[in-house]
Amino acid sequence: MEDIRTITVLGGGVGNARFLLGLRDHLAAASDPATVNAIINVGDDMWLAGLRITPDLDTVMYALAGVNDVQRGWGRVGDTERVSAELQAWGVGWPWFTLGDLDLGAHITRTALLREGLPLSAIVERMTERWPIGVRMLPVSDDEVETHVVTAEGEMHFQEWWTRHRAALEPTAFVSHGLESAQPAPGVLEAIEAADVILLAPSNPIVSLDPVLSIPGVRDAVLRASAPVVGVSPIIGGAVVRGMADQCLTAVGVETSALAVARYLGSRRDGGLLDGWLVDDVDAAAIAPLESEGISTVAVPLWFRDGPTSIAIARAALAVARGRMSPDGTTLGR
Ligand code: FO1
Repeated sequence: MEDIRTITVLGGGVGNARFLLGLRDHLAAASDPATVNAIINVGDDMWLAGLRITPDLDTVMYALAGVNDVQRGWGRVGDTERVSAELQAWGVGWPWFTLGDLDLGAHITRTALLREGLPLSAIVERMTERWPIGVRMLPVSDDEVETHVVTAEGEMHFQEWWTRHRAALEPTAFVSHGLESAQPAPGVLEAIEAADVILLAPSNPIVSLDPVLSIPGVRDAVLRASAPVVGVSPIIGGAVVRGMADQCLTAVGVETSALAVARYLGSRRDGGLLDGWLVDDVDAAAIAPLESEGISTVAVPLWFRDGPTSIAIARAALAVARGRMSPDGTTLGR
């Protein structure tokens, strides 16, 4: 169908990578020429051992390149840790944060290009040319906007809270440092405005989606967009698929449920983001209330068991979007 030529996806790391793989495979299987822009969170990024680490961008790049460590969900498959052991011997970096040898190749490359003055978006474009990833990746911002977590034991970078403390320290707030002066990276607002469909990947709403939407201008661009906005629940049966979204949601007073996350993102009809929402079959009870709030909601298997499941999720998200598009491509039921 020629109605959807440009798809723009907002998201973070692991859940976003799996969703993008399913979307890319769905489009390929349907011989659909639609292009995909992936606008990716930079809030997890950090300086470590003098290198700029960009976890969500790398997770998506490696996954789309087919070189990711599927078990761990980050880093390169089959990587080794010889240099990491040396860093620990020298007391550089974090002993709880493993930088694989191949992975370090990416961090050294990125840091070298940053020192040459290239913005992150240009670096992502150049590094992703190495593989035919089939998706245009964009960091949401070229600026450093790092997510920090406030806990009773003090404030720390998200990466320390997650990788060192496994989110065991109760979070009381999440802070994006540098947000005020941050700008969307070149192409980000255009990718939102030009989209025929905007998809919110099944990413952590608090530490992955919010930091993307909070970059000045991004949320407004989505709200103004003519494209229908369809999200995929990161919560199934009241539980997170991976990661620590439950602790994050609780910290901001949101119930860990597919229904509550949809309401947190809001119905477009009532000034929020969503025209559509995908829930897992076990959360089908969320359909009626969300439909009554103006969010077209469907239940499909959301556990990313395999390729076909991911493809079916992508297909369902596009179908919900089409249900909210009038023949001239505008969104019904604003
Ligand atoms: N996560 C961990 O739990 N432990 C690690 O040692 C670790 C190292 C690491 C290195 C590079 C990278 O890109 C990601 C890494 N991650 C690690 C995952 C990272 O915390 C997550 O990808 C996101 O930032 C949270 O979703």
